[in-house]
Amino acid sequence: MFSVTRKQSAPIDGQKPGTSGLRKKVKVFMQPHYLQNFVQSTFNALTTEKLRGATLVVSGDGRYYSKDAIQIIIKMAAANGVRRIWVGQNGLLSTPAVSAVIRERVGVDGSKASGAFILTASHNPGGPHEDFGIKYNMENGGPAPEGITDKIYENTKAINEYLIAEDLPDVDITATGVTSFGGPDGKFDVEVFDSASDYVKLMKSIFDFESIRKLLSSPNFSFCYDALHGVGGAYAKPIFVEKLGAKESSLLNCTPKEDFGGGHPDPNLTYAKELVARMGLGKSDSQGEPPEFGAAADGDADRNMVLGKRFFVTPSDSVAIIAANAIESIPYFSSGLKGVARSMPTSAAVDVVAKHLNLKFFEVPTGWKFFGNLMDAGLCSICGEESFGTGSDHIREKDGIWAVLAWLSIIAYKNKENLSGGKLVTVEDIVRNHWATYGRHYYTRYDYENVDAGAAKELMAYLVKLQSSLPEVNKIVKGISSDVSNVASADEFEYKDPVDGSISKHQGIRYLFEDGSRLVFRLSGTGSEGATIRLYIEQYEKDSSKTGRESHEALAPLVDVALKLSKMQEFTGRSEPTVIT
Ligand code: VG1
Ligand code: CO
Repeated sequence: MFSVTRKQSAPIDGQKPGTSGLRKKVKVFMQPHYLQNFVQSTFNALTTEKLRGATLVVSGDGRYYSKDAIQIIIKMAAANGVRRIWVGQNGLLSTPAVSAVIRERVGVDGSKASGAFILTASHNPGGPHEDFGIKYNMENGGPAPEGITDKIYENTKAINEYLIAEDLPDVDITATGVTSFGGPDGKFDVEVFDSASDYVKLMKSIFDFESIRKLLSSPNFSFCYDALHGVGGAYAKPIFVEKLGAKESSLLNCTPKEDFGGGHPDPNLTYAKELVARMGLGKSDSQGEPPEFGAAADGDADRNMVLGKRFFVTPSDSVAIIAANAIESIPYFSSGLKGVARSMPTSAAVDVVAKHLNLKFFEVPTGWKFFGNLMDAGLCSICGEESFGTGSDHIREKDGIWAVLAWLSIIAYKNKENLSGGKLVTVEDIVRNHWATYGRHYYTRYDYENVDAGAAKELMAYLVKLQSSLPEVNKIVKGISSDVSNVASADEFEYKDPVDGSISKHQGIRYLFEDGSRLVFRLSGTGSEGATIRLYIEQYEKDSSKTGRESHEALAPLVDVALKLSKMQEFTGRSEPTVIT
């Protein structure tokens, strides 16, 4: 029988959860009591009634330190009166799979889970010198709301002890099955289960796998998926190869690795180099004809990048196109959409679709937690973020593989007549047709990573102050470029949740132009060092004869205005962003 030890501890600075949990360098997490303090603070935020007897999931993207963290959390859960811990085999579960497991999975003894610790720093690199992360998800399968994360943070500032079953042996998480222990409060079980099967089952219930299978086996079509050595690889093979008949050779980097092969598991044109080259979008030409469709995922497989042959689909367009085509292409949505939503910095492409289709529409702050309330209240079916996040109310996280299956469904539907020989309706055709109908939102994001935190704050404070005088702003803007319209309004985005009335302030500074163009500035909440400034630039073009321009050309005047108006170089000392997406 294991016993419970009360370990003395003391607060450690800086444990405030960001946009998506607590993310720090591995060596920070490995300090004595660091992880333990955060886990105990989370338990305390959940209250004993909710914790005692509960079933909790613990798993993640498999990054370095996950295995140790899982054993620590198991021992702390046992000591805190948790009844069961569920672990994906080898500690692997993608973020969307965790959400699905909380919502759908039934344990071998009929139990259901009420929450999860997800161990991931998502698209941040992994390894001994890189990042680790942890976040807590609730009963609905979604990230803890701000009410809970604020409580967790308060607890980390006051903690003086944590509970741990030090004498509980490490559990073998490499093999599926249940290990039972006896403790002071009775039985404690650890159930290790297959990482993919619940998620695969859910995907099968949403999409028409038969039509996607036909598309993937058509001589007219070719496919490629890059998991960037993240946990997406654990799902890609069972879904794309085993269920849908894709060739194994169409999977790139699909073996999950603790350090993501030394790369940056971020699915964008900068970091998904191999896929980008294969799709004919690289600097040097790829060998042979690129595939018709390519996609990549981030470390925890909640993000996605969708590419056509020599063609990039912006994430903001992707969610709009999925929303516009979901009802006819995806069985799960055949009876209609409840509504659509996007995060504030995401382009307004989906807004236009909502208007055309007469759908409810919501604009929420950055971070997936804000979509969950809308979905729980039956107000939203499909949502997305400009940061390569797309998803629906099938779970309460963004879902990279879901997005790929949604695109494959749309392509299959548009090509149902010509799979055996006619001319394929390509990804590029689908996007260009969308622009012809709805107009195009030219869009780009500039990230300035690891900027001095003080300088970043000053830049934001400057922009807040500037926006209080529109005539002044317009004078400056006109002095920079005569090619942009007037700024009609500017504000700091604030959100009142329509379901629970909670208010989130300081969610980014917006400059809204008369012609619908927007500049948005925000500070990232997911970095682990310094500050990251994000600048989002958007311009709407309704005239279908003008939707075919190169994005960087179309946006050049606005970019110029954004950089000069914000005095970006003056404040940050940077003449170039770190990454452009
Ligand atoms: C970033 C993105 C945001 C996303 C968040 C978590 O946050 O901008 O859209 O929801 O990452 O995604 P921030 O605060 O750094 O801008 V993930 O895949 O990192 O969990
Ligand atoms: Co992620």
